[in-house]
Amino acid sequence: MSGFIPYRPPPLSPEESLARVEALRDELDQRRSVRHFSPAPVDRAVIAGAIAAASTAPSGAHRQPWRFVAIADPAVKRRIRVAAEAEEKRSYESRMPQEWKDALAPLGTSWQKPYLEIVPWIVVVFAENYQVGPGGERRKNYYVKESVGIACGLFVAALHRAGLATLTHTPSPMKFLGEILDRPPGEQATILFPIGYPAADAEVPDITRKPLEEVAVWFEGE
Ligand code: IYR
Repeated sequence: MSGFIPYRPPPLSPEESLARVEALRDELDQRRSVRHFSPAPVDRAVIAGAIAAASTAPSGAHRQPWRFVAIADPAVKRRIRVAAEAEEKRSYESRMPQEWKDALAPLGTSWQKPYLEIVPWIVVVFAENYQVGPGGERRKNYYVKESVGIACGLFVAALHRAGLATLTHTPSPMKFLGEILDRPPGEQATILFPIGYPAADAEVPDITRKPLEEVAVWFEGE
């Protein structure tokens, strides 16, 4: 990576800008986190396209400190489900304070994660905190959480655009994922995405999004 090249995206009229951003907003507003999946297959190429889209995210020092581990192998999905449920059972039964469980109650979550074996694909996103060189020396990355968070956001949007459903699942602690998926020591699992089509009878919680007035603050001068 060296030097600079011209960047001249064609300008859009204000009307076209507004129409496009509103269309994107409406499309993204249709997305819901799903916990009831169909076992219907999804082409590897669609998963690959979503990973490539996610990997366009900006990143600290352009290190692109993410790894997307895509799993279709039923034996690996089974190991992930067994390990995730073991951790989640301990969390729900003894690690999570009541206040947290109360906050989750409207979402209908539990320690049981059958969807981890039902979905055609699981993608686990790892954050690369550092690389280990040939002599064992560490080269650290920058703003890793922010970079990986942005990449995960683009991944969710890409999957939605492809007509697929997913969930940002965070089994905790997640160390077992690095072990099962054989990742190097500098990588840390951050989010697990079960991916597929929603089940024919899928339901989602009846919740709404905050209105713009609650999430946007403006300083516009005179
Ligand atoms: N990791 C647990 C609990 C959980 C926590 C939050 I915050 C959620 O928004 C949803 C679930 C689980 O995956 O069930």
